[in-house]
Amino acid sequence: MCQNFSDSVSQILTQIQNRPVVSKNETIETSAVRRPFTVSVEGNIGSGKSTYLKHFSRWNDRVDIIMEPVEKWRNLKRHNLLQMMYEDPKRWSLTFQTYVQLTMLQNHTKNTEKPVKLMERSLHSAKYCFAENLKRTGKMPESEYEVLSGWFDFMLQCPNIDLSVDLIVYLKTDPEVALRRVKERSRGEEHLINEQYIQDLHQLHEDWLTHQKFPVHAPVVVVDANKDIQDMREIFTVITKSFQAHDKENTPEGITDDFKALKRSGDSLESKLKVQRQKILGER
Ligand code: TTP
Repeated sequence: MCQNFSDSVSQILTQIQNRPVVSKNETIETSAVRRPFTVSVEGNIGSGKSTYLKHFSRWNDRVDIIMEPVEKWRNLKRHNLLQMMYEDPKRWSLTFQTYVQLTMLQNHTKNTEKPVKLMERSLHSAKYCFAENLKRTGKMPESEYEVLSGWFDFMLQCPNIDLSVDLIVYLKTDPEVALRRVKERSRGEEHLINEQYIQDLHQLHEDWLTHQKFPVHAPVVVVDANKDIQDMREIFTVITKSFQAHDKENTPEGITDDFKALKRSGDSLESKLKVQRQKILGER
């Protein structure tokens, strides 16, 4: 299992570079090889999933970036299901999670001609983390949880529905960091979120992606997402440049300058980059 940001990015970039684009005359369904390389980005509320996905927008001709449909959850024909769920979970959590499940299914099954599909969350995290937490905390009755589970299991087993994921990027944060970010962004509906809720969700992400207490269908890359977002941006920029230079078989001079510049910005950043640099230069 890889343990850092640069590994997760370079795995995705490799796929962006190597994966063939689907030609106009063939459908994605006709060939497993042609199925887009599908990545789901997971992690607690406030772990930085949206920011991570946005980094890939410069390749949007080759990557289908599917952000989480939060706006749909906030406005289903003017009904704000997200708010209803937070204000009265016992009444509305089944309604909300059913709609989350539907919109996630739409994302999983969305056709694309692009070789890589990058999704924020998945059907799996909605079920194993959120629905599970609602049931455990008594906000969703067992009977309702079983209805949701029945749909979930059916979709997973249905031979006509392709829910496969090839890589899971797990943005792992300390619960305190996630909570601070949630408070800082102050998304209206989330003012009722407290420390215990974030702690419980953290534990469920750990149970699923670290301890595998729920099924994990793809390799997991764990990223330390406690870092300041600016560090992440810098690392991302350098990896990208390195990758592009490597691909074009340029001399590494330009890259070396980038690394030197970054070296000045701190040892921890440098050590992360060194791993990536060795890989890139070693392959030349
Ligand atoms: P997240 O899916 O965690 O998205 P985010 O915007 O917090 O991600 P990040 O900060 O990492 O970019 O949650 C969005 C909101 O929807 C949040 O209030 C939790 C809620 N939610 C549920 O209640 N149930 C679910 O099944 C899912 C997926 C989200």
